[in-house]
Amino acid sequence: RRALGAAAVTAVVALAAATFLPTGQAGAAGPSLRSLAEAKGIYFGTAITQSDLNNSSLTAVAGSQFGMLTPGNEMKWDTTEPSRGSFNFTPADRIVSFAQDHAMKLRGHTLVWHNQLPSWVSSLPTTQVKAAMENHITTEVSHYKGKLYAWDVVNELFNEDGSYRSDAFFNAMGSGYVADALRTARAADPDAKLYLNDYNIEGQNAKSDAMYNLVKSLKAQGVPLDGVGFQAHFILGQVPSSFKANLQRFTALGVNVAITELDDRVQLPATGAALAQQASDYTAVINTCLAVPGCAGITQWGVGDADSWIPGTFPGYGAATMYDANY
Ligand code: G2I
Repeated sequence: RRALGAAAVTAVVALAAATFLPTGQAGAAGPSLRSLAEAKGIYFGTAITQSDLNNSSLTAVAGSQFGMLTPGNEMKWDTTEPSRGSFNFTPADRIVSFAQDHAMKLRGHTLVWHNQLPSWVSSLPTTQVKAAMENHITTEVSHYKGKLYAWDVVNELFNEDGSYRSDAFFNAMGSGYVADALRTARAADPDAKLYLNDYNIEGQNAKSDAMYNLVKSLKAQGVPLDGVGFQAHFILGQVPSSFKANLQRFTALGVNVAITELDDRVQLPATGAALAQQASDYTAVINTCLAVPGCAGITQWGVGDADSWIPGTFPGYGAATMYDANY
């Protein structure tokens, strides 16, 4: 991290060792994370927001080291349909153009989520929520038809105890909203991979059991579902020991898995020992994806530490990405 980024170096070494590339090439002039990942049949992605496009240091790293891009906020409902029937794709289109200019794939994030949801949706009479949800999905997915690798169709649907989050969608439609959202998305873009995405489902626990049971039931009903996204917002030293077995039980159901929002937060100021532990956490995550056939790839949430959501949400924590403030 200090010179080259301890975690980044270790991560590159893990990928390089796996591809039999000389690890001495792991510096800035060596192979990119992107090319190392692609050589192993996975992608390595990042998330950027519209304002990130003005930061040339950030875009230089994003466009060269990463092969997949997720808009951090711009495809969310509050931006794309701030009032009913009035759509705004301009911010997200800018990010899509950046990805296309750099031959990066795109993950759409996200269509149905309780957060960053404009109040007009949660204020609708319950009888109108289904039509509003279907129209939102159809309009947004159609706008990006053929351009996205995948969509996070439903985001953060479960509570920690495995019960459904009682948001506007669940309250109006019950758990059937998930299948309805997936079917609506598939109809609008048959080629985009459709994902459910959540946090704290990386290890085996009540919440990941709920996701597992839902995926099993959706597959049994023939509902279009291609993958499960594991956000992977980790705390230093706490990558769950059941991570690999958990991913494997999902792929055994016939879906892909992806690590969609990886970061690993550290108490500040980060010590050398903490950064060494972080390097081994990142290595463990990458090796887990490489070891599970059906793990499509890994996305880090933000390019560098200065771009991360962590310090704002968890005061006193940070240094969560592989790149420091100087990239
Ligand atoms: O919270 C981290 C992530 C958890 N999983 C779903 C992701 O979509 C989520 O991303 C974060 C964005 O990185 C933040 O940038 O989602 C946050 C909100 O849920 C985003 O923060 C919001 C701020 O809370 C708003 O005050 C701000 O207006 O970003 C907005 C746009 O800058």
